[in-house]
Amino acid sequence: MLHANDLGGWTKPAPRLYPHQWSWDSAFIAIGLAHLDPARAIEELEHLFAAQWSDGRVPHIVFDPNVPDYWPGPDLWGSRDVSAAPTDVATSGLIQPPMHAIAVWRILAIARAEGVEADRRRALVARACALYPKLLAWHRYLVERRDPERSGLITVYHPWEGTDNTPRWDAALARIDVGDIPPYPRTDVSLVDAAERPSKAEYDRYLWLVGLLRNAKYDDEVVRRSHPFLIKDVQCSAIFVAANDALAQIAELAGAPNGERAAIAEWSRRSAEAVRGCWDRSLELALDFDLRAEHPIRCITSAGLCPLLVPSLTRDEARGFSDRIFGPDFAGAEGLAFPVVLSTGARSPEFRPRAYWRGPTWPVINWLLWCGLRAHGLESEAARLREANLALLARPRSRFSEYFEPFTAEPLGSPDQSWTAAVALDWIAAGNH
Ligand code: 9WN
Repeated sequence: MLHANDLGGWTKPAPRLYPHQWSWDSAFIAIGLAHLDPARAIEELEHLFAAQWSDGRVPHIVFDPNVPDYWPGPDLWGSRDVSAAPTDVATSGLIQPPMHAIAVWRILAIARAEGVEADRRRALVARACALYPKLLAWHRYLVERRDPERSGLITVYHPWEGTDNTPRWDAALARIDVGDIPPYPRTDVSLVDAAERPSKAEYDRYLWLVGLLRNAKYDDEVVRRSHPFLIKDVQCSAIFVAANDALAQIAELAGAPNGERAAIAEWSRRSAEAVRGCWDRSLELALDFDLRAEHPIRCITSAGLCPLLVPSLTRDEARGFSDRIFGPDFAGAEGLAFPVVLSTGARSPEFRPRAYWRGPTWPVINWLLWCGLRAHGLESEAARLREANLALLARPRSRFSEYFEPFTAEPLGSPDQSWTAAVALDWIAAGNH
């Protein structure tokens, strides 16, 4: 499947629904590819970082010029009119969670664990070191432009910066006055049942927000002053902690100057503390913070479990997240086909089991939580989650789909979704070593 979605040096997330390169998909894809061909795995990230903006941002989509009829395409973003954007390729102007350093470090670890011979490994290390300055610039962008307050938490500007129609964004989107939007095609709903995709009202708001960002020329200072959607994202920030720890290892390999290493350690420390501070005692999970409304977003979603990725949690805190994962809102919900983590809590008013990020289970998010359980030595809990996900994916009908209806295990969204296959490969390999 990954070979079928391979376009030569990079992989599309899905055959028809997502025909370009997506940022965080590439990182997961690279981790899967590392088990097949680590050199090809690192190439995935090299291709993505070739489209990095001069301000350090890694765009959420890098467009393939050979697919002209995709919508929303390059014209919507207007990246060619922005001086920080690359000139040789069209991209979006948004970002996605910084999974990339985690992927690079993992490619090296997989090559070591799977006995790749020494000179091929040396070549991989050299390529990882060549990526290091780009990864550093990316993390610096996140700190300086997406956290000008130095709170340790990363600000997102748009639902497309991670988990599209999650109920976490509902209240912030509801406050937005949408002006005139010219009619637009929804190619996604010609490929996937509309009930499994964001609604028209949500899409109007997505496009309105893109228009505001495009008019601001993606200038973070302008956005900070005027944009109506500014949210401190706990999932993105927790991933940033783990990504800084991976970057610290790459910096050491690359012989980076002490000043850079100290900066990375400080970013990690500050974000770890901030993510731990997002904990809500009554909901028993971590919450995002809406900067415009000036209050936390009280929603029960899998994003609130992501602090498990923070290595400095105490044993009790990690246990608390693990209990929550297997509790009645998530993998322990009543009537599930497989005990896997739901995107939105089963007992929440917003829960809808077929609607994209509002209930279905997403294998990649389960994979992230599995990593978190393992990082805290919760091996039997991790094995439980891995087995449940593999059982779901092993069903002949699963087609490595994008997401799944949790009570029936019906595959939803796109079939042949690259990152689903990639995490399945990593889970399978984890049973071998
Ligand atoms: C918009 C590619 C991407 C993922 C996102 C997921 C979805 C796109 C869409 O697909 O977003 O970027 O059209 O809905 O929400 O996480 O990276 O797989």
